[in-house]
Amino acid sequence: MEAASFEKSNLSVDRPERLSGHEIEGAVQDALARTQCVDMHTHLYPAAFGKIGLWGIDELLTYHYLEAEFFRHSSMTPEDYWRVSKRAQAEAIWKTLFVENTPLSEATRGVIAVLKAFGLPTEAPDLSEARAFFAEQSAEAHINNVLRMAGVSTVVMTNDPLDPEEMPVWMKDVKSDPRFQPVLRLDRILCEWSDPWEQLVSHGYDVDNRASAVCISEIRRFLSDWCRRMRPIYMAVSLPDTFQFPADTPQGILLREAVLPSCREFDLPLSLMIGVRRQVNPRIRLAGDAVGRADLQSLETLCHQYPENRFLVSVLSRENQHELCVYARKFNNLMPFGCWWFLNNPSIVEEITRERIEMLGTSFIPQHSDARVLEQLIYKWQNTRRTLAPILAGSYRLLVEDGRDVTRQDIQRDVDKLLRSNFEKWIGHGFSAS
Ligand code: FIX
Ligand code: ZN
Repeated sequence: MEAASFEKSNLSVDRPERLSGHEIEGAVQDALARTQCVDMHTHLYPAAFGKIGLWGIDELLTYHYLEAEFFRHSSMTPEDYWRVSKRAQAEAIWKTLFVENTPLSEATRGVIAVLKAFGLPTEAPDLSEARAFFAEQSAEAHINNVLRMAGVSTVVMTNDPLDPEEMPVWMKDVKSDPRFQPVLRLDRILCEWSDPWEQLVSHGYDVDNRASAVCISEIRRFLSDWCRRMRPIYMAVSLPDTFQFPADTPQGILLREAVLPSCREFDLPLSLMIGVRRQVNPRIRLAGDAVGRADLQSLETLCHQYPENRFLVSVLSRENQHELCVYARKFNNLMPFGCWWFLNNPSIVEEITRERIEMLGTSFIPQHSDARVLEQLIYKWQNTRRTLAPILAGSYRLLVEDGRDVTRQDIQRDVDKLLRSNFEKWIGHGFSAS
């Protein structure tokens, strides 16, 4: 499916014709092409955030998905790799994964798709032409271009209020860009409490490492301050495969006594991304995280005991997908989303999405990009549209076979739900699709 053409197609959607089997695929592709996505989880930033917003060829090639593959092929040690410049790292990765090997993996094919989208060579021996092209781009204009090419109207960020690079940007009251929506990310507070509590003390919050009663009310104050400063559309945390709730730990107490109540106070969903095993190989840094199967009974308890809270949930382990679907059938305060990280491969996205349609109809959010580099939006959403089209068309054909006709309106309504309005409804407000 061509990435660029999101202009209004000449196929009118107001004629409720009943589609024949072979027209369905075309109508699905058209609806997917014309619908601007809301990308509900990324690590992207608008131009006003400066250098923490990653884009360009060196960032594309030093993406941790590619670093993981590079260390499999290269004799270069991680220690040697971290000693050289980002430019040299990018050159080494291009040479190893794109020149000396065929870029067949999902992540390497992604870089090829981006180069093609900008009309850049995909088989060059070096990066000089690509580097010259990206050097000519201005951040603002490039962002406009990439969002248009990717068919994405709104990007949801991941904002860590305790990140030493990001916090000062918020304290400076940064100019907001409505296409980039903030999220209050709480991993440092909920997963690494032994570290940041002193940082909060230095910011004037009377907290301690025991999560005492005083500490809890101070965390509530911290969350309120940041909700007023950042205006997040949800709060979020990634959790290990060992996550247990309830638990008499700082994590369990802060989640129960501070985060869940604050989410209710500010009417914000809580996003739980469950199943990551952080840093199983710290030598390769961001590429060193892995996956583990989680016990999802904690999720059952959360949804059951806190019906007033809305949960956005993504699980990293393939083995947890079915349980998540079943829990979503039990609790309407649970919205499954995305094929996260190691699951974001067409063969697995297909499996997960088919199962979700069979068990949940259109009441889920099929994908988020998790883009860390701006141009990744182009290939990640191209892949998602390409993978979704035959799955949706197959479901509609089964519906026709079972005795109910399908119209373009049906398809457009469902695609709109899957790519944007399910999420908009869950957070309680819409975004412009212009
Ligand atoms: O926790 C997360 O938000 C993960 O998506 C990241 O930590 C991870 O590094 C990533 O980029 C996955 O795609
Ligand atoms: Zn992420």
